[in-house]
Amino acid sequence: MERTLVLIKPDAVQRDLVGELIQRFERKSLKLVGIKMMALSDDLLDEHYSHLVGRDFFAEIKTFMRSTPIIACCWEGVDCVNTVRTMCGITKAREAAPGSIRGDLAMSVQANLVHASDSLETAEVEVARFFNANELFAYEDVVNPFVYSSREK
Ligand code: IDP
Ligand code: MG
Repeated sequence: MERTLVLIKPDAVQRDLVGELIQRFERKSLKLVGIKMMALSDDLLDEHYSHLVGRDFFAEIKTFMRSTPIIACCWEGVDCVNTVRTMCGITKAREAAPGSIRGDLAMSVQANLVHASDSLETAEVEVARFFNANELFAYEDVVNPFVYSSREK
C-alpha cells in the first residue's frame, strides 16, 4: 500500500482550515498513519524545496512556511500518491479545478494550503524526512473491506 506526505501549510493554519483539510482526506477513505505539528527549520526547508533553489521566490516560500507551525500527515491507500495530488489540485490555486482543495479554498500560487508528494519515489523520501519510524503506525483499518474490493489491494 502506498504512503504519501501531506503538509498543511501556514495559510491553512491561519485560516482555520486544518480540520477541513484533514476531513477531506478522511472522507476519501485514506488511512491516517502519522500526524504531528512542527515548526520547520531553515535547513529542512532547504532540503524539502531543493528543486526551487535559485528561483526568485525561494526565500519568500521559506519565510511563509516558517510563519506558523505546519501539520505533517502521512496518508496510506491504494495509489494514494496520485490520488492525493489530484485532491490538492494544481499549484496555482486560483486556476485549480473546482472540487480540489486548492480549487475550492485558495487563490494564491504561494499560499496554496497544502503540500503533497509528487511521485512514489519522492513520497518515500519525504515521509522519511518528516517522520521518524516510531511516529508512523500500522494498525488494522476495520472499514478497509468496504473501501476496496479484494482485487484492488
Ligand atoms: P506543488 O506544491 O504544487 O508541488 P512546486 O512546484 O513543488 O508545487 O512548488 C512548491 C511550492 O512553492 C508551491 O506549492 C508554492 O507554495 C510555492 N511556489 C511554487 N511556484 C511558485 C511561484 O511561482 N511563486 C510563488 N510561490 C511558488
Ligand atoms: Mg512539489
